[in-house]
Formats: sequence, structure tokens, C-alpha cells
Amino acid sequence: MALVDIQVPDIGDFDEVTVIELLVKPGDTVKAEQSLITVESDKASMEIPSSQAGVVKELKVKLGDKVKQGSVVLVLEAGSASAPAAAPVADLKAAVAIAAPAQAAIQSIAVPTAAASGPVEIRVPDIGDFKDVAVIEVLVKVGDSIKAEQSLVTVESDKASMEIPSSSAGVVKELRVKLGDKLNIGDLLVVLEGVASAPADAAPTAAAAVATAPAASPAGAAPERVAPAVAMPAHEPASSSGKLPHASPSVRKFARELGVPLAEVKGSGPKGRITLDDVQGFTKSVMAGDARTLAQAAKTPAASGGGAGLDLLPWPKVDFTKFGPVERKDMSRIKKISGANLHRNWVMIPHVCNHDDADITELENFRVLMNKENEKAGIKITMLAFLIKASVAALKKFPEFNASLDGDQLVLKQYYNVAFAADTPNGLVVPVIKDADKKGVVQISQEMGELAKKARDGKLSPADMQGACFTISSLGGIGGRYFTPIINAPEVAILGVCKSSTEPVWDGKAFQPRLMLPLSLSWDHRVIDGASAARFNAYLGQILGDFRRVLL
Ligand code: CAO
Repeated sequence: MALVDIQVPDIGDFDEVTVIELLVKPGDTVKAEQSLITVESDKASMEIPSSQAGVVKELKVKLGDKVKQGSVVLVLEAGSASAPAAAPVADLKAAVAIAAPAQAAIQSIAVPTAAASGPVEIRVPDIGDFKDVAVIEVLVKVGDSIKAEQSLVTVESDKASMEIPSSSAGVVKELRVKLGDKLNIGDLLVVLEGVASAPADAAPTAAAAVATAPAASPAGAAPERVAPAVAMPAHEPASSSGKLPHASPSVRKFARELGVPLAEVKGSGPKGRITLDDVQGFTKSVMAGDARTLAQAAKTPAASGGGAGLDLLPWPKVDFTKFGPVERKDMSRIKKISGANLHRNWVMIPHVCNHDDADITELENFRVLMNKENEKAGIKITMLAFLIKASVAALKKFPEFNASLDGDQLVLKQYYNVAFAADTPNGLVVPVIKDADKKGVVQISQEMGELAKKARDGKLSPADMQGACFTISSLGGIGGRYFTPIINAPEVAILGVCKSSTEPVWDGKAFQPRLMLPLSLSWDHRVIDGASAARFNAYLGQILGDFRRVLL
């Protein structure tokens, strides 16, 4: 029996797409045309089917992998005699034809419409062989001001869902589609007025449209997508064994940004499809302390396996005006999102917090000296930068702190990205210093300054906040003694730091005035035990006491 590599066929200008679902596993018998994996870009998701029947011998991709044309998806033992012996890409192209129009659609929408005065009709572009694709989301409403390339509707066929963007900017005057409508090439979507001129040569290509569709791109009637947020672990796609929740790319993206586990959200759309409203509703109910939702949310692979659940009392409803005047204020977007994340982390992670003190007398003297010497260069070395470097040394010595839980497995990271909590007028955000092990204290100080500024200006990109291994929350510039920081899942520990103060410390002969820094380390007791945590803190204290120990 011939072994055949099944590759990703020509998927047009999509440079790389992410594998979000594995639909088969080794040993499975697949039919020709059966979908093997689902891939997703910012604007489209599509299933990649097999060009022939056979038995899956080996999967060559895993969830989260980036694939492009020619990437091998799996090795198939070709089945029946009638099946072709090899799978040339041309055949695969045919096999994936159902998915390819998603690309075609986005490409062709980019053809510029006539520029600019008077109303402009935006129509469905050439969507290849697709006929009667159903509108599953309308992303704008009358009166919305939209940008060129902003998505107008999401349509879906059996195998692909895609967003159709507008080729022009303007204000939506008429909306000519509704949920459930079946669309074909040339159908009118919206009429825009006040159209900004859209010169022909300015129309971006599909690739550009996809590449420039950031999380922060406005979504019209859809809820605003929040870029910066604290505790925003990218929610992992459903596991290979679980069924991928039925949701469009934008809804999946929105859920990921909020850290909402889509598998726990009940879809109210046709065929159980999860809508943006469903995701928002889920977040709201978690925020409101809905016991059932929280109990559901707690049933992740890491925490499942029975248990008592959270049989909580309902949140107390009080008419505060009976007791005195009140003012009501909406929570900021960041607070809403970080609140939901913090709540989940608090409920799901068995936190323990160790407190300790580090003697930073010499380190602070050195820092002050360095800052004096570098005054002219305008570089300010911060205590937090030293804490980041010291944490990296401790993470290297105690690798289970540089880890994440994935079901029954511990993922030990071999990179050292350290996040720091930054207080902003709108709430807490957590930017990340990437590869902190490869950077010096001066560079870390500089990067921290830049990221903290971006945070305050609300300009952090999702990438600025992703990929952290460990977080430091410093209240040192403000005050306090100790606190119990909440772990930023899926990390397993967080270091809280408070204000240093000069204290009498016994040196065996006399009390000496020493500058002591209070440390509070919260850790996940599923991964770390108390003795390791005490050792981690003690080691951290030793490093901060004498950085030469890093060299040992
Ligand atoms: N002990 C005593 N003083 C400290 C200190 C410490 N541990 N850490 C910093 N300081 C002092 C600095 O020396 C500096 O004083 P000067 O202005 O006299 O030089 C001042 O505090 C400000 O320090 P900094 O510029 O180095 O800033 P930072 O590194 O302390 O903080 C940042 C940067 C972004 C972390 C901070 O602005 C911030 O947002 N902190 C709040 C984080 C937070 O909210 N955590 C809680 C999360 S849990 O809800």
C-alpha cells in the first residue's frame, strides 16, 4: 500500500494559516473529500479535505501550527485500488476547491469601487463556485462609520466561513442584507454615503487585507474588540478530541481575546452557532457571579474529572439608594475583561502565597550609582528591571515555575518572557518583556519604559501582551507591605513586590540598617509545592542580595 503525503494545496495569497482543529487522528479511515483539518486566518476559516481515501498513518501538524501551501498535513496509507496512488498538488487543489473561494472572495472584494461622490453600492464580489452562501453575521448597522477593508458580513458554507469586507470607507446609509439571507455574486450588501475617495491603485490585495486585520480593527455593530487587557492568555483551541465549537472566525477571535472558553459557551445561532452576543453574555454572567456559568467554566481539561462544582449563593441584590445617594458608572472595558480573567484564575487555580524579604541594600546603591553615571544618556535603570533579571535566574533554576499545565502534562518552556503589571487610567494591563534572559538590565529598563507608556496611552498591541511565562506585579513605587497577587493563567506563578524600607537586621553581632524588599510569590499548588516555592523565594532573595550569584 502506498504511503502518500497529503499537503496543504494552493490557498492563494494566504501566506500562513493557523491549524485550529484536527479532525482525524492516526488509525482513522478517511474517505476522499473528508475534511482533515480546519485552518483559520483573520478573516476566513476553511476545512482542508483529503484528496483520496485511506488510513491515517501519521499526523504532521498539531493545533496552533502555521501551515502554508505544500505543508504536509498527514501521511495516508492509500486505501482502495481505485484511489490514485499519489496525490499531486493539482488534485489537492481540486479537493480543496470548496475552500479556495474564500480566498477568491476576499481577493475580489478588494477591487475598488468607483470613487467617491454620492452613494456607493457595495456588492458581493466573485465568490467562485459558491452559490447561496448564508449570512451568519451582520457586522455593521445603518449609521455606522466604516473603514475600507472593514468586514461587513460573515457568510458560511458547509466547509468555509469568511468575512466580506467593504472596498470603501463611508457611512452605512442602507443595509440590504439580514441574517439568514442567501448571497450570490453581485448581491447588494450596503449602500454607503460620504465615501472617502478610494483610488484604484490604493485598493489593498487580499493578502494585505488579511495581514492588516488586527484585533483592534473596528467591527461596526459588533462589540469593540479590546486589544489591551490584563491576564489575556490566548485561549487554546479545542483539543483534538473535543468538537470545535461552531463559530465564525471573528467570534472565535473575540472569544480568544476575552479568554472565554468557547467550548463552554452555548450557541444561540442557527445549528447552535455561537454568536458575538453569546460570548458577551457568557462574560457578563461570569462577571455577575453566575454560579452555574462559573461551575461550567471551571470544567476545563485541567480541572475536570468530577468534583463538587461551585454551588454558590446568588450575588446579593441590594437597593443601595435605600441607604444613601449613589452614582452608577460603567466599568471600563479593560476592567470588565480583566475582571472575568482574574475571576476565572482565582476560582480555578489553587493559589498559595509565600512572603519573604530580600536585602537589596547593595543593589539599590549600585542602581543609584548607575543612574547617576548614566544621567546624561537619559537612561533610568529601574528596580523592576533587576527583579526581571533575578526572576529569570530563578526560573532557570526552578523550571516548574516556567511552565504551564496542559491537561495532565506540564509544558516546560525554554524561553524566558516576563510580564509586568502596569497600572493605567483604564485599568490593569500586562505587557511582556520578551526573551528577558538575552537582554541586559539597561535594555529591559528601556523596553519597560516604552511598554508602560504604550500601556498608559492605550496603545499596546495584543502581541505586546502575549507569550508571558511569569509575571511580576510591582507596587514598590506606591507602597504597602505584602499582598497576594492572582496568577495570570496559564502561567503557574506570579511575584508581587512592595515598597522597600530600611529595617534593623541582625548580623549576628548587631542590628544593621538594611534596605529590605518585601516579596510575595503566589504559586499554583497543582504544579509547585511549598518547599519549591520557599526555595524559589530564598534563591531570588540571594540573587537580589548579590547578583554575582547568577554567575555561579
Ligand atoms: N521600593 C521602593 N521604591 C520603589 C520600588 C520598591 N520596590 N520600586 C520602585 N520604587 C520607586 C522608584 O525608585 C521610583 O522612585 P523615584 O521616582 O524617586 O526614582 C518610583 O518608585 C517609581 O519607580 P519606577 O519609575 O522604577 O517605576 P516602577 O518600575 O516601580 O513601576 C510600573 C513601573 C509600570 C510597574 C508601575 O508604573 C505600575 O504600574 N505599577 C503598578 C502595578 C500594579 O498595579 N500592580 C498591581 C497588580 S495586582 O492588582
